[in-house]
Amino acid sequence: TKTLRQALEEVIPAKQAQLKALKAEHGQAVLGDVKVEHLIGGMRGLKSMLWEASVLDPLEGIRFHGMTIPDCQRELPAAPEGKEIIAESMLWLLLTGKVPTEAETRQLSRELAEKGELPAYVEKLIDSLPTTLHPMTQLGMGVAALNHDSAFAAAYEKGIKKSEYWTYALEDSINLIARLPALAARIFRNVYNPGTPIAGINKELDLVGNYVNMLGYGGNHDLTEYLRLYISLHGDHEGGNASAHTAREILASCMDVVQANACLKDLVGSTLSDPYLSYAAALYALAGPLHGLANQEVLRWQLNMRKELGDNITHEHIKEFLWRTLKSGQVVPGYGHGVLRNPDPRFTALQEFCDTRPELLADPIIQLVKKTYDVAPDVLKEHGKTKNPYPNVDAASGCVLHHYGITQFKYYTVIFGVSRALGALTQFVWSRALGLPIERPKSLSMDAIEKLVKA
Ligand code: CMX
Repeated sequence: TKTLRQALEEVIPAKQAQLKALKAEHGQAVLGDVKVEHLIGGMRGLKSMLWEASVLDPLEGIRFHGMTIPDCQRELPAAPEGKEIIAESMLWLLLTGKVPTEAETRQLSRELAEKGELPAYVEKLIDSLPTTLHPMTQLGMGVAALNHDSAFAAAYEKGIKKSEYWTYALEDSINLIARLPALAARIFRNVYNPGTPIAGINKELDLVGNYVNMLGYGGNHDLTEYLRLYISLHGDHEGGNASAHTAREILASCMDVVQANACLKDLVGSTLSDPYLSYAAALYALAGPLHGLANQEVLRWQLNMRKELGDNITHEHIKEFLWRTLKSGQVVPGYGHGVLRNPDPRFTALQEFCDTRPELLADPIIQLVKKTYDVAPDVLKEHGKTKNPYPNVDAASGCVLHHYGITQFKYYTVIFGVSRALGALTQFVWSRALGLPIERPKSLSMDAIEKLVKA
């Protein structure tokens, strides 16, 4: 059975050669125009980043190395007692572009379980935080603090060849992914169940199986399966979204400092260029309400709807509530997208999870999410602003957690944060394996733009 490192070693040379050929043969090819509206419109649609693991089509949705969500559900190994995709098989696919065997998946689960304990100083740090501090703030702090043991930073400080960067990047990335469940579960315990014990890591279980145990929901097979699917599907959504882009950008910026100061050896060790710090930065981008925090916002909004409208909510009632939200100048959380122009297939996959379980279909909040979906696209079309009147993944994800008893919606984005590490850290490793340079796009002032367009 191959290890993940061996599987990566096998695919890296071909990718390096592909990049070299692209640069040599098509380096001057034009992929699109840069318009003034790109500069003032959040660079929407501008093809300006290399990202290996996934590509997002506006109509079809996400493909992971060419595989759709149903392809992944069919082909990626599940847990021994489950049916849903698990984080390990998704991580393997994202990193290597290959579907892992059952044995490779189990081996990776074991490796993650063996590396999953938090260092004592991080436990102490998290335990010292006020329980009123937002769980996402705590998660970012814990992840940043883990950089104390960064193999990448230590190796860089010693002085390593550029061709070796990726091996240390991989080591840190695996350690970080392995430790995220213990960190996230500790935050959950401290904020919502202070003083209760946290389950130990079971070496025979997958990453999410252990996460559910540590959260205190061990034995809830359906919740475990839901979280396996949720965490796999949220793993990557190409590179331009704010959290993934941050992880990459921060790395690049930090490498700038490193390279600029390469002659000053004692500065290299203090560089920020390791997976922990770049992923901590990504988490703070994820914590914005237009991005990952929409996870918590959707549920808050749906619960308010229920509180205001009672139990027998009709489509007409929901329409009125939607209009009230829009007229008060707020966005409808869980709807719209920077790239997608159709319902998000991740939303569809989570809805299908519900469709096979009568107890979920009977849940009033899940029913409300479905009813909202019946009317929201038409209301948003009539409102006429959003380019995508359809639901994104956040429209569905929280209500199922709520059903299974994770009702603390401020925590929801933390689960997203455990997941997004799979994709962001994959690109971190690939950026190093491909020797990508620092990112340094050109900015212009309005005066400079005017000068250019009037010339
Ligand atoms: N409700 C009301 N108005 C919306 C809207 C929504 N759900 N989605 C977009 N709009 C508005 C925008 O605010 C914008 O208005 P202004 O012109 O007044 O600024 C206009 O429609 C055009 O926006 P767009 O081009 O369609 O969307 P963007 O690419 O600018 O933004 C997104 C995308 C996701 C931030 C936006 O759709 C939104 O705010 N949605 C609600 C929050 C949400 O669900 N976020 C989660 C996204 C998925 C994720 O990252 O996790």
